[in-house]
Amino acid sequence: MHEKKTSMKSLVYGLLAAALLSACQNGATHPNIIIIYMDDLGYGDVGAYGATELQTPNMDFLAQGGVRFTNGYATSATCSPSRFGLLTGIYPWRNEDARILPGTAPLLIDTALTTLPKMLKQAGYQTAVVGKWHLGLGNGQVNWNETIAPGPNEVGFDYSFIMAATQDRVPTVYIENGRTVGLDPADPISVSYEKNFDGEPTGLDNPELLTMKWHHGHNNSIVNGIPRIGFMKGGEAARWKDEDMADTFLAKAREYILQTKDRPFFLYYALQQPHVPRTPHPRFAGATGLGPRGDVIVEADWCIGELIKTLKEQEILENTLIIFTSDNGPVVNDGYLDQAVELLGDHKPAGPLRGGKYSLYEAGTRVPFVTYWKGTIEPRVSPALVCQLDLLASLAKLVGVNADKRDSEDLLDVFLGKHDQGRTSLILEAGKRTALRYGDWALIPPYTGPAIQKDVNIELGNAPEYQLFNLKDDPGQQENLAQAQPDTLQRLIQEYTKLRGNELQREAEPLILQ
Ligand code: NG6
Ligand code: CA
Repeated sequence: MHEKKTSMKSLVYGLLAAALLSACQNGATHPNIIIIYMDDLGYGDVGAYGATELQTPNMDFLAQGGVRFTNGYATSATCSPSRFGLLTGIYPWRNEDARILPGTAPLLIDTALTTLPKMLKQAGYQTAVVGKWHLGLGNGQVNWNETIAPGPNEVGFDYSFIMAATQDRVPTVYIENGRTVGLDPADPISVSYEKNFDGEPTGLDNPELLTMKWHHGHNNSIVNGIPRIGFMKGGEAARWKDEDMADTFLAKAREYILQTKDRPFFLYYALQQPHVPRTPHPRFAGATGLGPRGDVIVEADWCIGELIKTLKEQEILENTLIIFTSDNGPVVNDGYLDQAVELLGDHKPAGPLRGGKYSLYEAGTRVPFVTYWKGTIEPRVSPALVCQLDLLASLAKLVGVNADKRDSEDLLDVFLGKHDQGRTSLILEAGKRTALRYGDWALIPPYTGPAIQKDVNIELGNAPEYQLFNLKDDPGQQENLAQAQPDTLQRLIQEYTKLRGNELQREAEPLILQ
């Protein structure tokens, strides 16, 4: 039996070696790959992208030493759809369920689909996700006290250390390879997004217990003095400490690198900042004068610096491709009274762009986007149109795997800074509404619905008429050229319909879910 196992093992290794060899013969290389994925970091939140009111030396180090894309996009203006696009190479509007998910949502990615980590495993990579997941877990009835599956480990990650949804959603526990970390079986966890558990305090009824006040939504269960979305009971010992979250994720990411540094590895490091609730570690509280939103950006920047330091110390920086980007654009007030609005001062989270998170205007999806690979990528600022969707096909090319491309375009040479011919067109999404980016143009079809999202105070892009902007001359989308340029308008409508089909939703859905 033992012998049989060993020979099976050597057969597998032999096949793997053969696959790697043939991949190498195709010109493929196998650097380590790290995606540093921020949550709600805006185009203007990074020094290298023009921020002057806070300092991000480590993000800038990557941006200035690599390709800094000025037209780099997330697939969507909210989190779950963007992450779905990043990992599958499929436009999230093709999947009806790809919306902001509650903490109890089932896994959004079909386990039969090719994903970024699965594709890389085909090329011999070890794969891991550390940080925010927010792509659903289980099949609809998760028992948080047992093994939680399917999840990241079933869609291609060999190792996972995650929070299930968002920092503001229950359950507020870490999950490592499908098991809740630090759970005391005598104090099981129950979670509901429908109703509270008897006798449990809530943000709505017990304001006296709060250390952070809610502004809209976020008034269900209270954990660490912070009111959350959703109800949770039990699991006291397993509950995370919000202020330690950055350090915890960083430690897990570093541990993974140290353990796996001799193999090609793929690490999807999904930081939680600067999403709400913004809870900087005391080391960073007050660091920027911009309030917790600025402070957690600086905290994240420090984490990125520590990660880079680890790669340097292990002498693998030159053998590691780092991709730094964000899941959607910025929001200042996303539901808590944390002084982000009052202390914003001259800081412009969206930079020169219009809108923000939830918006079909540029700031919803155009995000900081950097590729860094010491010694291989020459520093450059690239205006090429690229999207996170394209990482699947491009990285498949890099490592020599034939992957089903779906909506993903092979832009490997653009990501490596060899030229600037990116996409010609891209469909942008915000809450199931879509728009078109085509060359220098942006086309937003008519949508009913509010022009400005209440509470978060962001222009959504809804208007009764077509909006057409020339982003080269007018990056802030101030002048609607739909009437002045009827030919261009018609050409773009045609292009949009070709990509998107005719059955378009014209009514904007309310975006803020509870
Ligand atoms: C919204 C939340 C918001 C944030 C967002 C998801 C309310 C009122 N607002 O529903 O605070 O959690 O969902 O953000 O509940 S994302 O970046 O994960 O998409
Ligand atoms: Ca987000």
